[in-house]
Amino acid sequence: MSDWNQIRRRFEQAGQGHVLTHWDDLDADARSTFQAQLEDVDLDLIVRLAGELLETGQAAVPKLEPAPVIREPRPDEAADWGMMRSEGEETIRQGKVATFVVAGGQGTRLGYDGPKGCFDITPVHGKSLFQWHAEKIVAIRERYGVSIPWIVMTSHANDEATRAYFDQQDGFGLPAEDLIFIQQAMMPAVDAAGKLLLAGRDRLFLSPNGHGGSLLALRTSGALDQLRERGIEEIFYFQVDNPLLRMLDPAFIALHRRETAEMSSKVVAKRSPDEKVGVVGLIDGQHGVIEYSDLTPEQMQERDAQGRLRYNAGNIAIHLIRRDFIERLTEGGTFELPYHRAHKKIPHLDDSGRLVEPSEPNGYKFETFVFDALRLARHSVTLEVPRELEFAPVKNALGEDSPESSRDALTELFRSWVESSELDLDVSKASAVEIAPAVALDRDDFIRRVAAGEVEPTDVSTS
Ligand code: UD2
Repeated sequence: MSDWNQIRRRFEQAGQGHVLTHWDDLDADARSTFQAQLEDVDLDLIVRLAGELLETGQAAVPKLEPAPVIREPRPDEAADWGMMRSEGEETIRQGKVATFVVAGGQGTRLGYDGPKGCFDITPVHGKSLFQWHAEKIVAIRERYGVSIPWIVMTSHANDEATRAYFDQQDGFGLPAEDLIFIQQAMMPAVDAAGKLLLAGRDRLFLSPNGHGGSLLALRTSGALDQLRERGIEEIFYFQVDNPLLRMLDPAFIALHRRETAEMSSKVVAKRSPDEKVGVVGLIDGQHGVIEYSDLTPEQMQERDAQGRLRYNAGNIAIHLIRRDFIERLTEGGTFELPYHRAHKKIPHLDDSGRLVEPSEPNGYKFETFVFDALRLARHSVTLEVPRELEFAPVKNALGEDSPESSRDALTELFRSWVESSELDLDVSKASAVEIAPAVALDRDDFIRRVAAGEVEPTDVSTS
């Protein structure tokens, strides 16, 4: 541990000496935990970010163009797609793919008190997001007779609760060696003058450093080494909040590998110009995502000759990332993506030591975004898929992208499976329909299994 006076000097020299205002009031235990926290702070980074915050000049605006997009054919037009799927299935069968969920966020918009993955989502049985993802992974393992490592990224904010939930559920039947928890790092926040905010007399305000932190966390946790030793070549990356996700989509895997891509993305056509999804595009000529909050109002509305939105490739945060690409990026144990800042309401101690709960945004959080790594990838594929088959996230408590809209999307998907099959079951009047991943992984799988007599009407739950 470094000398206390040295730490104090470092913070004072960086113009952040105020964080020690209450030092003299702290007992020995509080001092030692606070000191450990302060030693972890990358002060050079904070000084740089605070400096950028106070800069008044206009940042250079990057040149944005639409990215080339491959559209997934509908099932009846899918001649080459069948081959693509078989190729991807072979890659899964050979044990070359791991799956990776980022679940370190705080789910503030949903207003759910706990890790978002514990939120109950399925329309009939109310299974949680984590359980639903886990059931898909278990079903794929059984289908292909292969073990599939599942990496779960948490943050300090929800790590304990997430692990306790998995323990309570016995890891959803997954073997312990295939369930790998990693924790992303945390970042301090600053006020409008670039000063670090305190959450208490003996601690800084910290929040997760964004899902971009996942790449370095894979390296520093040792997970990347484990994956290499196990022969994993591809990492299937997804967000915890989308229960409609097509887990380890074989066609996507094959397409990404055929193009020797280092990082690829799935997108959906945007629902409306102002939908809150980033857009996959070419930024200064390279694949990347421009976040919804960074699109200009003109870019949001711009249309092409066919009347489609020009920037229409909505990022659904499903990526395939080559393991050796992450190894290259994080070589030497250091790696930084650009920091984005978010203006937020941040509870903090004022100078007199009083806790303030602001009613207006008062400070800035800093996060890196995993999709900024796209710009560093040598090749990238963008696959557009139908929204109703793959994307129904749970973001807000009510309205669009809410639990209700997500459950409805699941019900509609399963209803369409039943109606396109020969199963003797009328689901037209059911208000909720649910088909477990153990029964079928997708529509074609369901139709095939019904035709083979492997699915009974009782395998479909309705209410
Ligand atoms: C994200 C994308 C947006 C669009 C949309 C699709 C960002 C910045 N924007 O918007 O472009 O693709 O999703 O659903 O991602 N997370 C962590 N650690 C963190 C922060 C977030 O693990 O430090 C996880 C979080 O648990 C969740 C996911 O990342 O699974 C998305 O986070 P979000 O809900 O804050 O992102 P959102 O909806 O603003």
